[in-house]
Amino acid sequence: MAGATADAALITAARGRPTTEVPVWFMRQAGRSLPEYRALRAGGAMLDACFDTDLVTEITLQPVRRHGVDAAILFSDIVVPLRAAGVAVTIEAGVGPVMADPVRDAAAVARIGELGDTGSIEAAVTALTRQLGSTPLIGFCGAPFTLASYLVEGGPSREHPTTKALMWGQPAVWQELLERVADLCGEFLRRQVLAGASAVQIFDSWAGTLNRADYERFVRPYTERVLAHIADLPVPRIHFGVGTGELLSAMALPQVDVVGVDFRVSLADGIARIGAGHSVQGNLAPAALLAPPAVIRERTAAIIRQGATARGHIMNLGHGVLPHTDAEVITDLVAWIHEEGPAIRAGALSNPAAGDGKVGA
Ligand code: 1CP
Repeated sequence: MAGATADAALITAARGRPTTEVPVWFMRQAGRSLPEYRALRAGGAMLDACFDTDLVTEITLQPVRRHGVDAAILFSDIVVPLRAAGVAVTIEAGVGPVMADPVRDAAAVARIGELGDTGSIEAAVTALTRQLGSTPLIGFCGAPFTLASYLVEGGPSREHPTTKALMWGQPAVWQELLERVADLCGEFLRRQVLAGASAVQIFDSWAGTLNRADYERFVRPYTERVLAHIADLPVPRIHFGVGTGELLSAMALPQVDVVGVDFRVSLADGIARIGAGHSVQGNLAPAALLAPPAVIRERTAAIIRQGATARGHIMNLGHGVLPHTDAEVITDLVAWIHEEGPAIRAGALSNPAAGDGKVGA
């Protein structure tokens, strides 16, 4: 919330005001693509690291230092508020979040507690805000559906069948589960902003497995409940999900400023679906970072040109950095976007054919 970041390009673009720069950061920019991260994390448990003030601070700063990105994102995980509420969850290497006791009935829902102490995380946010100066820190949480999918399935899943069966078959249990999770996430997000985060992102990573009617009925009200927890806090809100091409207009809530577009939809199509009332974020395919530099730049330029037609555009991937991505490729791309991005965007704006969704120069 600090005034130091009020004029940062990311904040300005999120608000839909013109920027001279093209702001860029990368989802999952901290983590396994960085050798300095792997060295620091060696041996320790992921969720323990998320509650260690010094580790959170250092790991959050690593990609900013190395790549010169225009925002930091707090090193944490979407299951952190579940751990802070007493849920028995661990993050297993190469797997992801795993629940000791999957939640499948009313009694299990009732055992999910209130959000406990997150003081060590808030201390990291405050330290980071001070060290980052005019670079914004993005706080985040998972959206209730995505968190519920881990709670119900017990771990990562492709189709989320048990989650959907509970959603359709036991709507009262579903409602109670999503309300509890929404309050945990909303409160966790609120604490991050009060400690100094200057923007927030809600990750509804797996909402794209639903059709629009189910999304609107069983999922969106609870994401709105998360947002209600920070309704009085003046920070831009980014809303992102994977495979959400069919849901984009439904995700463009009036309470959010930016909609994240995944890589399966062209940014131009995404902008058309989202409308003029929101800024957009995205959407280079994470795998593009494994291609030759000329290909990466060509695809990035196409996205910047399409983004020029939105009220604001934050350059990013269409999902997280793949773990085996070469960190130097990211550093080079950030420098290139900072150097060439404004001219590419200006060219697109002076060219009436821009934003037609075509990839290429
Ligand atoms: O030991 C390790 O290094 C484990 C890998 C790892 C890391 C670095 C996990 C396990 N989480 C994280 C950090 C993390 N998680 C961040 C850090 C900040 C950054 O982006 O730089 C963020 C934003 C998240 C958010 C997160 N966790 C999401 C939403 C974003 C997305 O990628 O869709 C999700 C779905 C999770 C769950 C999770 N945690 C970890 C893994 C491998 C997964 C996904 C598991 C699955 O496929 O279901």
